[in-house]
Amino acid sequence: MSTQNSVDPAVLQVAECCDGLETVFDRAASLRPCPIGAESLCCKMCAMGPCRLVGKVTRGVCGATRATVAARNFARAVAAGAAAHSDHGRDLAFALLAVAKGETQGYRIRDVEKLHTVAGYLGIKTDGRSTPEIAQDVAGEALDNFGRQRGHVTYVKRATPKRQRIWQDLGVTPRAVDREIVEIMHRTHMGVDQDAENILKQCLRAALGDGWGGSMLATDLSDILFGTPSPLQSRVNLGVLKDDEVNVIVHGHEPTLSEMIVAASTDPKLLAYAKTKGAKGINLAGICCTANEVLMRHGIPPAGNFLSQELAIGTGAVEAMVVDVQCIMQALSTAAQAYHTKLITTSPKAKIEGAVHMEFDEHHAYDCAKNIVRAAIDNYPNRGQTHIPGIREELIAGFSHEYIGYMQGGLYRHSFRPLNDAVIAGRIRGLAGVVGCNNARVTHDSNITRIIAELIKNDVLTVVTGCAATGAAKYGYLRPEFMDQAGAGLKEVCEAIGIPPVLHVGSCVDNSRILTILTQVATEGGLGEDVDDIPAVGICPEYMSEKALSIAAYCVATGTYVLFCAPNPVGGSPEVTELISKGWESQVGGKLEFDPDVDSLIQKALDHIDAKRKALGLAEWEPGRFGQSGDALMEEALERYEEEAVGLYSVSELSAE
Ligand code: BF8
Repeated sequence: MSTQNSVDPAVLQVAECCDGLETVFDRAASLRPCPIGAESLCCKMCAMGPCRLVGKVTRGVCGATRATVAARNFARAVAAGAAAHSDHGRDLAFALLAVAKGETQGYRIRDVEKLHTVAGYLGIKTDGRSTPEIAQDVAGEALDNFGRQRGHVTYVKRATPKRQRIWQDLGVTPRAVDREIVEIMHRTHMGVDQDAENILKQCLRAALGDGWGGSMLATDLSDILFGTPSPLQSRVNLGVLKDDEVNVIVHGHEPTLSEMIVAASTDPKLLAYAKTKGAKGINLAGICCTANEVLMRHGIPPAGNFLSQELAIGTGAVEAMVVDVQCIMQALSTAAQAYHTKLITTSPKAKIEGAVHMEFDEHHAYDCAKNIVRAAIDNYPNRGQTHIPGIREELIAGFSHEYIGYMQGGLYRHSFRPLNDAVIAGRIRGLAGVVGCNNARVTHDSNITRIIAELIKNDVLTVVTGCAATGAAKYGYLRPEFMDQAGAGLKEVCEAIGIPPVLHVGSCVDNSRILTILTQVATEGGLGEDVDDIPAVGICPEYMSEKALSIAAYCVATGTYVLFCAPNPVGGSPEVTELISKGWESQVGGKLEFDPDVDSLIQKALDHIDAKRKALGLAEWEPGRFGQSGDALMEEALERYEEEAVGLYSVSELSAE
């Protein structure tokens, strides 16, 4: 492994110490991606194939064109991504229902105010009703959103009126979350939909069911059950592991289990038990989006992002890696066997050969979590030599959309007015969401850090989620001091509000918070009528997962320009490439483009922001225009004043005082 693989010094250090551990970086080096699949030119939808549409072959055995094949492959990826997010949302609805009925152990409704807000969105009466009664109805209505046969996903009415009309006129208003995913699977079966544009239209519909349905419900229900995030401090990277404590890593996505493990890790009886095994305590850390869930609400430190998962085991210091669903590499099992780590699977949906399966059941949630933590403690005496790198960074996280509103006016006057005014004045050039994964084909964290640094320097206020957020955090980008790297205008705004220029808004399902933020910005006034008027972009710097494609499609359908710093996965079809870019732009105002050249991608993002500013009639962004106020200038002025004041007295007078 070399510096070509990662810019994370902690990952490089651990890789050097555990030479014998085969990692994702090694496998990526020895396994070239299939060039046919990479461009969506392989069709394996029926047993007459698989057909490889390369060279002079432009049609499959059934006659399917390259455009049809590319659109089908893309659509199935969106369906898988939407299904993953939305199934997560469904499980939270079942969890809320069980909590409301008093059938669970250890949970309670932590944000009653949010329960009432969500009940309002879902049309559920709250007056004179108890919290469990409201929660039961909220959970019931949430569940209906997945499988209803008539009507639409309820949350579409949270979009701007103009956006709702666009969806209705185009016929992409999602009916029910599951239905749109099923329809993609049907339409892409052999011999059904053979019009690329029509297939791609269904992608928008299914993705909207994810963004404005499954994911948005997942975010809201998590907030109700576990609390709506507000800013808190923590640390990040492999250096958060501890040499003298039992280290438990939670990895995956669903907060139901990890919330209970947070509680179990502070259980006095378990802490005492850990001491009997020679450990000073129990140290909990996270990987991937589970890390983001417990970071946002409890300040539990992330040990790393997607590409750090095997290296965490390579430290030799992890007693248990507890996984649920999504983004968990099968190779963890081999890595765990090479060390003393217990890999514990917990979801009936996701078992891994070689792992210990300790199934999680929310009806006995706390007992399950305690059993898992106890197993980790029992494993502590088996620990051998450790290589924990002394590398960690401070961070601030916890910027829910509610808090972003609150920080712009307090409890009673919260709004998006100051943000909109700053964009209008040109202090903030525009807004960006930098989201998504790591990918072993890209130097780990390099695109994430490069893109965010450039955006900030150019006065673009940036929100981050998922592994991009963890990537940013590892290099100090989530510290308020990072505002020193920002352009003068953005820095003034950050100082005035007291925020870092990069705001961590949560896990991947919490990209739904970005939809809410953009809608609130559009509704606040001054930046057009709808999301596609706002000078904003969405960027996925190191795309890996199908979920990222679903996120991209729902952001596009909501009116955002989305750029992936990656090779075009539908590059085999110029027609499909055009349809998801200019084609979608003409239909919904947003577009999706792939550009593996990071410099060119940054330029496209800034050009788009400037074009939107121009269309709104806003002043052209000028880099040196602001910066005539701010803390640094005030400090300089005070220093000057003190020096001059000293000059008014003699030294003897001053020392006599
Ligand atoms: O859902 S960012 S690698 S962990 S897919 Fe996976 Fe990508 Fe990370 Fe979270 Ni999102």
